[in-house]
Amino acid sequence: IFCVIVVLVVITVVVVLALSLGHNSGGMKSAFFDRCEAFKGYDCQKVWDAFQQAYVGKDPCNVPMEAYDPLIAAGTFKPPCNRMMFWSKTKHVVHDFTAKRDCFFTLEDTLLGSVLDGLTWCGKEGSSETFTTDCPGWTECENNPVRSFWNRASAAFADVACGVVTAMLNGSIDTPFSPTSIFASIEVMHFNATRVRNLNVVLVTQEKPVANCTNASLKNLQKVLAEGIQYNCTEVAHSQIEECSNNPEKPCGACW
Ligand code: N1C
Repeated sequence: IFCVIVVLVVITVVVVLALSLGHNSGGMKSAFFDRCEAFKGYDCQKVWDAFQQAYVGKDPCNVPMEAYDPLIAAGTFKPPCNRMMFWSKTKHVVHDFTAKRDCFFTLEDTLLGSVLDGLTWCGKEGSSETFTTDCPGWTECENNPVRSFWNRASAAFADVACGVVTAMLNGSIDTPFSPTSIFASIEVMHFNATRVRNLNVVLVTQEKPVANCTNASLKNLQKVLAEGIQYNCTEVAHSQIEECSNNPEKPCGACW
């Protein structure tokens, strides 16, 4: 009988722990702090508090971009002019490259982009917890906590862009400059001609080239780009980018 009681107690403890982890931010909070502490000069507790106030206790379909204004203010950084990299539908290509070569600086290289990359979170009305499961999907409702964060952080990243800006777009899809992407709907609109001199599009083609630099969507990009920003487009094979990743002696400027 004693053994049965011990086993029941152990099972109860395990179930309660598992439930509370699924419900609250245990895993989320530790991932957040681990990643945050790799950055110098920020107060991670302050950043966490600013993060939480954006969505905790709120309807997860009613978190607007502006809810993240205090978080953005807590995560300011000095933009590295001429090295900023934007992307759309090329996340893996870009991050494989930036992980191996110190040529470019993406949103994921900033504190906030780094800390929240790959995570899902939301709150619930009447609750002070952070949930990491059963949160609304990207397109389920527009004002969900994750989508609003990326919209707001992307706007802030583009706002401070300066000098020559690079954008890696996907040349293996029909519409490399997709109107529904964050790059098209937010970032390009926030480039300021007084700071940004050039936009260099790198059109990355995988095995199959589908779009080239004459693509209709890229014509649109040139149309919506602020007057005074010079536009360039280069078609580059993915293999050429990989070659540069694997040859650190090659200067960044010689990659394409
Ligand atoms: O909608 P996208 O691409 O055009 O957004 C990419 C664009 C980049 O230039 C980044 O600066 O917007 C920024 N950005 C991120 O940095 C980022 N990291 C992770 C936007 N989205 C980001 N994610 C996730 O990728 C996000 O959760 C969403 O699901 C995708 C958007 O990728 P996309 O459609 O390829």
